[in-house]
Amino acid sequence: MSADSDTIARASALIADARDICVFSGAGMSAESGIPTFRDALTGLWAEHSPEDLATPEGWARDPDLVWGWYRDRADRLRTVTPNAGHRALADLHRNRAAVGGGVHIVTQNVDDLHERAGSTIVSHLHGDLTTPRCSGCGRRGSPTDMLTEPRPSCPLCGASLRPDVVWFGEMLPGDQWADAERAVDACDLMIVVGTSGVVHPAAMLPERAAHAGTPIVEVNPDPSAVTAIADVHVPGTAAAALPRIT
Ligand code: BV8
Ligand code: ZN
Repeated sequence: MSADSDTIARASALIADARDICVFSGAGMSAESGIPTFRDALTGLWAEHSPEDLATPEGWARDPDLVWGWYRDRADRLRTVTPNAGHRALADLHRNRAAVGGGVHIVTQNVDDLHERAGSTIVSHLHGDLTTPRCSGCGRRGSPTDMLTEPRPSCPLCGASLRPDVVWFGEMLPGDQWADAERAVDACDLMIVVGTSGVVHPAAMLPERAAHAGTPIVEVNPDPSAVTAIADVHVPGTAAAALPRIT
């Protein structure tokens, strides 16, 4: 379903009037780059496992090699994909607003680096970073090469196993990224929500925080989501097709 011209016009007008924009993105943002959304990431070898089995400390404790293999495969696949027109439209929008003293702050739930590779320079990652692991013992950051290594590597400092540097279900979000995200939401005069079902907390509270402050929200999603009810405009389109049209 594509957006009608009136919806595009209303979304475009809200974005044109905004100087400081906060973009809140989810897995749908990267779908057209070839990265499956979270729920259907479980293809092939992983079809028999639920995300909660693989993206939890309990799953890691139960079978660290299985969990490591899933993230290694995702990191390997990430190297073969590129940002899509939606990522590029958001990077262009930031450059455009920075020229007049504003900007675009991306707050993403995604663990890929496609916003950065498209040229976005202000990105907060609420759920971590797939490209580089950390030590499960001393916290030392590994390298992107470590993330592509099998079998699971150990820390050169303390000998503990490296783990994916992502936030699993039941784990706290990184405090610094969360604080930056809240500041971005409070400072913006428009929020654009792209490609999220809006069900994972506490991230899902951010659009509600914006709406509560009276900040207008434009949502880009081919389907309705938990955000749609509080969005001023819902553009029923995909990130790569709709974002270039409204920014
Ligand atoms: C915490 C990293 C507390 C790992 C991820 C019951 C009720 C409410 C909350 C809870 C509950 N039980 C437990 C909780 C808390 C839990 C939670 O929210 N669970 C959910 C499932 C109910 N949250 C947590 O555990 C968080 N931590 O709460 O800690 C705490 C307190 C004290 C002490 C200790 C702890 C941690 C959550 C983070 C989990 N990690 N990712 C990895 O990637 O492997 S979450 C992961 O799934 C993603 O990061 C993302 O956030 C989420 C998936 O959501 P979406 O991004 O929205 O993707 P989804 O597939 O759902 O939707 C895609 C959307 O895109 C769809 O709407 C679709 O229509 C659209 N779309 C598709 N194609 C396109 C498109 N849009 C545009 N263009 C397209 N082309
Ligand atoms: Zn270590």
